[in-house]
Amino acid sequence: MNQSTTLDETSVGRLAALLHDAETNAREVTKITDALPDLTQEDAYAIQHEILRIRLANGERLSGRKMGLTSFAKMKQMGVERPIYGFLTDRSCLVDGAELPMRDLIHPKVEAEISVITSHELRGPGCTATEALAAIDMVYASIEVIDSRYRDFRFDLVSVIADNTSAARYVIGAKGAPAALLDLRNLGVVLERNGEVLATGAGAAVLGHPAASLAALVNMLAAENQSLPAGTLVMTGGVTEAFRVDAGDTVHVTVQGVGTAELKLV
Ligand code: OOG
Ligand code: MG
Repeated sequence: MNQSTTLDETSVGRLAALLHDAETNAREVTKITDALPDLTQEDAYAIQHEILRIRLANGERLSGRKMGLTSFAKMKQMGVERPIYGFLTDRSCLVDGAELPMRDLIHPKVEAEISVITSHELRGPGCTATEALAAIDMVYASIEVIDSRYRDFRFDLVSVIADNTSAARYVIGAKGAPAALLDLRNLGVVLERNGEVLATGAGAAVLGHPAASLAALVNMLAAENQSLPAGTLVMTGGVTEAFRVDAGDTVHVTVQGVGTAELKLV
């Protein structure tokens, strides 16, 4: 794949505005690579970073980072084969047990995720899972609501990176557990909808170990000369495939020995 940029600043701004409007108005748009098939991954991150700039300028606060497509279940579901990263802001944060109106979203899906908070700065390149693990302070059960801004939730790697990896809302469990007391690789994860089990998994589904996902994030940020500051919340990526939800659904995630997170769609 061509990794250099093909877009000028004006086009980056135009595409960022298009995707930002689609997100804030809950209106789907055509996948951007349909019109621009030569877009590179670098272009896509430039668009994503411009969306973050717009949102920060609108008064939102960066509240964390997310990894996406870190599990084989997700890669298979979406037909892509490489992890990607996006950003979280305070506007997308919901309290544990919150109600989320369907009208705010286009075609939401939910994912069960293991989230972490770091204790010290991590800097790549060459960050290992062992180094990343040593920087994990607390662990939380969490739910990510993804809502691709693209028609029919269909995209390729480049389009989904530009669309902030479909990030829409997230719920971090009210009560977490210290990483030092856990074996993150073997953590059992259960995703339920209306009391019925939708999927189960373990920490190992996330790139072999959730800390490997954290390390991958650090190394991708290093390519942009950025480090991951101490105290950053990181959603390490869906453990299972994502599931469509509808008004009336209650979604519940349990992470073994860690806690739970819940969300109601209204
Ligand atoms: C892309 C976002 C994937 C995850 O946890 O794998 C993601 C998508 O599937 O829409 O957030
Ligand atoms: Mg996710």
